[in-house]
Amino acid sequence: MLQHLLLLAPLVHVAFARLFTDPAHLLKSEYDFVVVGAGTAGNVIASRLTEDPANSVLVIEAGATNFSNEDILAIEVPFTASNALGNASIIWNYVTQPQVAVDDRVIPYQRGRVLGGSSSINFLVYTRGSRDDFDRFARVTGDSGWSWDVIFPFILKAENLTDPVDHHNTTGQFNPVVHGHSGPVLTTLPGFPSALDPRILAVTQSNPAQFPFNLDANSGNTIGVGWTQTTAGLGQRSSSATAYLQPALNRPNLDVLINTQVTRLINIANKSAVPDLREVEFALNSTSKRFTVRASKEVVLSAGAVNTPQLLLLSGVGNSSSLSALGIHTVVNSPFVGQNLQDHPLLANQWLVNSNTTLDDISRNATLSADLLAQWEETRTGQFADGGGGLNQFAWLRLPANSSVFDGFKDPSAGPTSAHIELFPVNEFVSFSDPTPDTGSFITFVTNTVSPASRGTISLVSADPFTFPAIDPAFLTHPLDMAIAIEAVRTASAFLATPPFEGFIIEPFGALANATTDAELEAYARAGTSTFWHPCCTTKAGNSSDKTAVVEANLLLKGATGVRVVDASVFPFIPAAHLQAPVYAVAERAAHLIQLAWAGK
Ligand SMILES: Cc1cc2nc3c(=O)[nH]c(=O)nc-3n(C[C@H](O)[C@H](O)[C@H](O)COP(=O)(O)OP(=O)(O)OC[C@H]3O[C@@H](n4cnc5c(N)ncnc54)[C@H](O)[C@@H]3O)c2cc1C
Ligand SMILES: *[C@@H]1O[C@H](CO)[C@@H](O)[C@H](O)[C@H]1NC(C)=O
Ligand SMILES: *[C@@H]1O[C@H](CO)[C@@H](O)[C@H](O)[C@H]1NC(C)=O
Ligand SMILES: *[C@@H]1O[C@H](CO)[C@@H](O)[C@H](O)[C@H]1NC(C)=O
Ligand SMILES: *[C@@H]1O[C@H](CO)[C@@H](O)[C@H](O)[C@H]1NC(C)=O
Ligand SMILES: *[C@@H]1O[C@H](CO)[C@@H](O)[C@H](O)[C@H]1NC(C)=O
Ligand SMILES: *[C@@H]1O[C@H](CO)[C@@H](O)[C@H](O)[C@H]1NC(C)=O
Ligand SMILES: *[C@@H]1O[C@H](CO)[C@@H](O)[C@H](O)[C@H]1NC(C)=O
Ligand SMILES: *[C@@H]1O[C@H](CO)[C@@H](O)[C@H](O)[C@H]1NC(C)=O
Ligand SMILES: *[C@@H]1O[C@H](CO)[C@@H](O)[C@H](O)[C@H]1NC(C)=O
Ligand SMILES: *[C@@H]1O[C@H](CO)[C@@H](O)[C@H](O)[C@H]1NC(C)=O
Ligand SMILES: *[C@@H]1O[C@H](CO)[C@@H](O)[C@H](O)[C@H]1NC(C)=O
Ligand SMILES: CC(=O)N[C@H]1CO[C@H](CO)[C@@H](O)[C@@H]1O
Repeated sequence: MLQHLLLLAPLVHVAFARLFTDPAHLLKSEYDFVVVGAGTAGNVIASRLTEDPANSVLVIEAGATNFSNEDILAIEVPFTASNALGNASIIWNYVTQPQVAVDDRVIPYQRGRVLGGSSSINFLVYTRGSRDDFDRFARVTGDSGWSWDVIFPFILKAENLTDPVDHHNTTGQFNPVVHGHSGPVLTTLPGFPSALDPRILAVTQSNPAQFPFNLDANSGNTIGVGWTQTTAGLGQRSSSATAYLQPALNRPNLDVLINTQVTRLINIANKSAVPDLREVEFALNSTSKRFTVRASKEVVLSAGAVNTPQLLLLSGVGNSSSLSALGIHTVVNSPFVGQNLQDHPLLANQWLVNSNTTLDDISRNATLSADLLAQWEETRTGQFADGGGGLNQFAWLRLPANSSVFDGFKDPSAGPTSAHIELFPVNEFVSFSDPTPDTGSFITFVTNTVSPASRGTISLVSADPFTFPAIDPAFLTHPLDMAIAIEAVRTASAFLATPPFEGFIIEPFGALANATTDAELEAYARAGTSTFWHPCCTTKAGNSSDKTAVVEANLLLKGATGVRVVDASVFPFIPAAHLQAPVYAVAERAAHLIQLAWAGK
């Protein structure tokens, strides 16, 4: 008893949450909830649950914080977001398995490993997905709570739409009634006019049948061409760390342990009872001591679509024959853990243009970029403050139902409000493999097969939690995806062949210059496809009788008690969207489901 009191003593003096960097310093061995991963979803859960002072929550995060160190510019500056991909101290530096359908290439596959997770290192694009995406989620899980109409208030609850950095009049660039204005995540419209703006908007006038204007792709109907929105506000990135976690750090019922990796969940049930995985094991590194903590109510797995299935497999939840091959004792035979991985294939297509207002000089002229950074640091203004970063509009388009690409295949899209392809026109040279050429002005259309049919896997190569899992997104392995990827490039060319772009385009650049026939375009896609970094669906949700689902409709792990998965792993199908906003929506509703499940208990 005396020991117990001594251990608790510091609590009296500390009136706010603590940020621990050493597991040995944790003061409690049991919390109501233990959240694994302070990422996009995990911070929503931690923040919402600690709004109730009766709940105690511990969050364990493998990565670091910037709270006590110097600011990490790669995280904060909207325009240079992609710099984070090269900063090994804030990412999981994953790569894929050789991708058979794209010339056996190994593709870099970074994830955020820092407070905020991937919301701290992503490219800030804010897209919620479509009505049909969420209605399909509801249909396959048998839970109408995932439908667009029911989840919509949770989408709004997360958002605070703020003024663009240049405070221009945004009337006609979005639909105010479909936005939240009092949530934690700051969103905004592009803050820098581009020479592309009038041309792209004119295409919606000159060619409305193929390229209709859409006032707001976040209204539930994504189809058409419209203005982008990003997760930035006041000139800087808004992540789940800045939006949800940081404001909650003054709560006495929240503890956050950073720089610490969860290594597995441990079954604490008696023999022959249903497994109960409410004990969490963790360590600073592969050679250091392992610690444990228990959750009296739930463990919430929010480690992301790569690490959540990895942790379940390490805990003995998976295909029993694969687990025993690695010497892991099976706790729950759940063969679909890590299966059904989906992601969006990315292809960056560049054209040389007749323009003196592209952003290409920023990557060529160190003085210019240093000046822009200095301006950002002083006043949070200028091009570097802009979340749009040269992407002011995008297009979400469907192929006609009678398109020959669908011959012999079922349309994988969720329905008429979900796109097959996304065109992402950027006012500069964009490539994830080649540097900006020394001369020339460019436009890049990044193309995306947003409703893919391909499915890959996350699997263990070792029982060691510090060995990276094998990641196989199986890009373009389904023939339909390849056909749609080719259609996407043709559609980008068609967009630039419209009257408003007359005289602007000089010629396609690089390998695209030689790709015209289907066979050439396919070779081009094989050589150039990489990732949008949108892995999901690796512990997908489904109804109670769906044997391919790993979690129930309420996101509780099937076959065990005490574990809920809340992150991008639970989508049954990849939404036709960039995933952070769909993940925020799922996490907001999951927090509500958890509160309801434990109300009065
Ligand atoms: C480079 C990049 C660009 C992207 N661009 C966009 C974009 O522009 N727009 C968009 O909407 N989406 C984008 N995305 C995707 C989007 O950011 C993710 O889909 C989303 O953030 C995933 O959220 P999550 O909660 O599932 O996982 P994450 O946010 O990745 O959180 C998982 C957290 O768990 C931690 N963790 C993992 N394993 C452990 C462990 N064993 N122990 C302790 N902690 C652990 C991780 O370190 C991380 O902090 C991008 C992603 C990347 C990587
Ligand atoms: C990379 O991250 C570290 C913190 O882990 C930070 O100190 C450094 O400034 C970052 N580098 C850049 C270029 O942002
Ligand atoms: C459960 O989901 C599966 C897969 O979507 C479906 O085939 C089945 O009909 C559903 N069962 C019930 C009872 O809803
Ligand atoms: C913004 O523009 C719209 C129409 O273009 C106009 O009706 C409105 O008054 C303007 N708002 C402000 C604050 O100037
Ligand atoms: C929304 O964000 C802006 C900018 O940070 C802030 O001034 C405003 O108070 C926020 N609104 C609410 C309701 O929190
Ligand atoms: C396990 O069994 C012991 C002894 O029968 C019992 O006291 C304990 O409550 C059981 N634990 C659980 C988690 O059921
Ligand atoms: C692992 O953590 C221990 C502390 O438990 C530390 O002493 C050691 O240096 C760390 N090893 C590595 C490789 O980081
Ligand atoms: C489990 O894995 C084995 C070996 O990889 C495979 O043959 C089997 O089909 C899998 N079981 C299920 C149910 O998927
Ligand atoms: C940029 O181009 C426009 C029109 O094409 C031209 O009027 C202007 O002089 C050019 N500016 C510079 C700095 O070259
Ligand atoms: C680089 O940018 C600086 C600052 O804008 C400018 O003064 C300079 O002329 C630029 N250099 C070149 C080679 O364009
Ligand atoms: C598809 O249908 C449209 C009318 O809905 C028609 O104009 C077009 O020719 C058809 N295309 C093919 C390939 O059949
Ligand atoms: C295009 O093809 C021609 C003829 O085969 C070749 O000389 C040229 O290098 C190719 N260009 C690119 C950018 O691949
Ligand atoms: C991106 C991010 O998390 N930035 C934060 C770094 O830490 C400072 C100080 O706590 C915050 O103000 C930033 O928002």
